Order: sequence, then C-alpha cells, then structure tokens
Amino acid sequence: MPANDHTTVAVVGVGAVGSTTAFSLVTHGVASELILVDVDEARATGEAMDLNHGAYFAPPVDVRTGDYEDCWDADVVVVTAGASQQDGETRLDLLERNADIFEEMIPAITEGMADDGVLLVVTNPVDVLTQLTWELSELPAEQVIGSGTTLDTSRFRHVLGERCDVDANHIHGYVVGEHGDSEVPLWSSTTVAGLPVDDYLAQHGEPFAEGEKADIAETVRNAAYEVIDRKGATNYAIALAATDIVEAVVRDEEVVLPVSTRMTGQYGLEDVFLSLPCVLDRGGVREVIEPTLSASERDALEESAAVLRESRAALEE
Ligand code: 6V0
Repeated sequence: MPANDHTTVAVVGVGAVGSTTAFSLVTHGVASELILVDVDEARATGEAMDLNHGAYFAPPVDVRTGDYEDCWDADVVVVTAGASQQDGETRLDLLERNADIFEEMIPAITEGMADDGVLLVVTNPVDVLTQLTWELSELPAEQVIGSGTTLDTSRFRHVLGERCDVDANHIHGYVVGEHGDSEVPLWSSTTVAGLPVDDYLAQHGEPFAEGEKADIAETVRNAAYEVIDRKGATNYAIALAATDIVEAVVRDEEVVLPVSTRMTGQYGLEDVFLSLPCVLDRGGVREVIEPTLSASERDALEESAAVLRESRAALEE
C-alpha cells in the first residue's frame, strides 16, 4: 500500500538505530517526507545526503535535516536519541543520563505538535522513558508509544520458529512487560498453526525438554547483549520493528503489536508503562489487549510492573 499523499516522519537521533530506522522507512516507502534530527548536525546531514543519493532505487521520499521544531508537523516522531549503556554503567545511570536529555528535548518536540501527532520512543530504558515522554509531552497517552517488547517478541518468534521448524510469521506468541530483564514470554497462549505450542511439538517434532522453555526465554532476554558483544550495537531488528510500528500508525493498519503503553487498570495495573499486545491505528494505541495469563505469568507481569515503577520512582530521588 502506498503511503498517504503526504506523510511526514521525523527521526530524532540518527546514530546506529536512528539511521538504520531512517533507511528502513525509506526502503519500505512509509513516508513522503523524512526529517532527520541530531545534535550532531554533520552526522544528520551526512545521513540525509546518503539516503537522498539512493533516491533512484527507492520509493519517492524527500529526506532532509531539521531541528526539534521541524517535528511539529510530523505524523510520527521516532525518538532514538540518547546514550546506550556503557561498560560498568547501571541501568539507573543510563536512565538518569537519558532522562536529562529527554527533559530538554521532549517539550521542544511536542510544544507545537499537531493534535494527532504520535511519538514513538525507542531509546532505552524504553518503558520508563516512554512514561517520562508522556509526562513531559502532555499528549494523550494513546499517542505516546514505546517500541517495548515488539523486538523481544520478534526474537521469541524467531527462536521458536527455528525450534518448531516453522516460519516465524506463523508462530503466534507475545513477550510482554518490561523491555528488559523482567520481560515475560507468554508460553500459555503461544500457538503454532492454531495449536498450543506444546501440542504442536507433541504432534510434529520433539516435545520441549525439561528446562528448555526457560533456556529459550533466557536466549531471548539476552539477545541484545549477545549482539552488542559482537558488533557494539543492535540496529537492524529494532529498525524493522520501529518501521512496522510507524507503518501501523501512518497507514491506519489496525495491526496488533506489543508496544509499551500506559496501563489503565489492565490486570489491576495503573500508572505504569509496559508492553501488552495493542491494536495500533492512526491515533496510536486504539486498544490494549489482555491475553489470558497463567498464574505464574500473571505473577511475573506484576513483578515486571513493580520493577518499572521502582525505576520511575528512582528518577525522582
Ligand atoms: P548511538 O549510535 O549513540 O546514537 C544516538 C544518537 O543520538 C547520536 O547520534 C547522538 O548524537 C544523538 N543524540 C544524543 N542526544 C541528542 C539530543 N538531545 N537530540 C538529538 N540527538 C541526540 O546509539 P544507538 O543508536 O545505538 O542507540 C540509541 C538508543 O536506542 C539507545 O538508548 C539504545 O539503548 C536504544 N535501543 C533501543 C532498543 C529497543 O528495543 N528499544 C534496541 C536497540 C537500541
């Protein structure tokens, strides 16, 4: 489907993740105008030049650089600006560093934003920074989305696809909660070809061995560390995940993706941002879905929410 007549997407922060997201947005033909913003203006200019030089091979798009004010007319603003975790740095150190950046940047981006503009936060720790973005932006919560466990869910489906010998697109299962160590894979509702995954493997292949599900969950949880260890950053999979979310919004797709969103009573959780499967449309998050959880999944989700609340509270100290 072609992008709407005029669709503007801004990417704020064009380091490893932002520049790859920009490339992916161009190749998927998601926007007619793409604005790149970075405190490193030379970097943003270089990325815009490089992308424009590929115009002959890609769907039509006007790529240019801009500043925070240029985001005001964007349909979606993707925020990847900020630092990533350094050796020896705790999660909270990183949160404090990126929260300082967000406190200056988000009001400048949202001050004059159109009423229906959507913000997609990718910077880590993504759940707490999405909450902070919402607080700083004064936008309705449905318009402030974190990429959340969209990436973890894709990793989960990839690993399970290999285990079941089935294409990952035909594995249906979600990772929910925090994008991080307390994330929760929902084994009890994971299906393959309409069968619970355990039943599928009983019929086709080898049933899970003792401890195998825990090992798969750990592989998914640690995937980013494994990639960063080898190449210093993760960029391709997150860029594709971000592109999918932007597409869902600008094309009003009503697709279901597990993005980070504000809890308003789901499973009794309030005032915390975490991922659950959500229906996304032009307005952002249209519905938050509550999958049926096993008792242990519910406990783990509550624990994950507690971890995130603690992080948000620690920022105030
Ligand atoms: P990077 O390559 O260091 O790029 C960050 C960019 O942000 C740089 O170009 C900076 O100049 C720019 N920047 C910093 N401050 C500002 C500012 N105030 N305004 C505009 N631009 C600014 O980092 P990388 O691209 O690898 O990662 C970016 C963020 O994404 C990090 O927080 C990662 O942890 C996070 N990721 C989140 C993922 C997710 O699933 N949510 C996945 C991968 C990375």
